[in-house]
Amino acid sequence: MTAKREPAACWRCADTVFHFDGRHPLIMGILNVTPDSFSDGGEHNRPEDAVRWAHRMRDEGAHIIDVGGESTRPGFNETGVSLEEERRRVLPVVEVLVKEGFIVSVDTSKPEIMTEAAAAGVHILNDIRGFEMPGAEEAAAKTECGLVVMHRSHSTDYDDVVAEVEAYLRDRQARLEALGVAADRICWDPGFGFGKTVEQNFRLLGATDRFVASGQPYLMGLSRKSSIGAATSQSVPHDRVAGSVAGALIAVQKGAQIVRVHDCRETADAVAVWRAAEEASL
Ligand code: 9MG
Repeated sequence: MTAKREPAACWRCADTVFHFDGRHPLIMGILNVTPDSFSDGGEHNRPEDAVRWAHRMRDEGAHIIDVGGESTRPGFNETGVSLEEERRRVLPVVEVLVKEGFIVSVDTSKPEIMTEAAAAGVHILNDIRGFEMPGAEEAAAKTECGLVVMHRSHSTDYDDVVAEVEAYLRDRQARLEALGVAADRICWDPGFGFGKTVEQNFRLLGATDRFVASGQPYLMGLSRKSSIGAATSQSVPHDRVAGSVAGALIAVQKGAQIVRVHDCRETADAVAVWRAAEEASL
């Protein structure tokens, strides 16, 4: 691990700048607008249901709504969803959410969707493929959005998973910066569950403080994933809420500024208890 810096003080996401004080992590609520979402059953695939769910997550403590139109469960179909279908699923929902004053993130790897979502006013582009699809980094660079750059791999064959994930994120950041993206727009994400064994996932979680020391905003997304299921012996994603909250809180305690979750109220409550304890011991 190289170049230790102070944790990121802010994250620039279009017209919004998030300031971090180490005690108020951002909760990114997951809004899957897919018919085949792995852990919420794809309950939000009518635009009006999706918008209603976004309101509920905001009421329960979400600061950001992450809208995804492609099923991104680990091991998902690599061919993904067509451009037309993803556009049809995502854009009507993000247009309403932006109009209603939400901070909106779009989970996409397609440059066309990035450009159209940014034009519709979204604040964040979240790419599980690290802006590697042809044209994606250029499309992202032309926007003012915050960018979540996630690591994923097709193999679990690492010599040192932490060092290799860090090297990847540094490389993707350098490429984006070369295209003119300011460093304070770029958020790192180790890609918990994407091409890692259970042990490697937990090693990454344990190394959160080391990633945070890179000085980039840092996001952890482990909600209801199979490694949480493995640790808790819960085979059904809905039964992984407590394990997910515990994992998110570990990430927050180690300095992660953003957690991507299904269970906003439970996560917000856990963070509130941790903050109360921190403030009481000042
Ligand atoms: C879309 N998606 C599914 N899992 C994710 C994770 O861990 N991080 C980010 N940024 N996106 C994710």
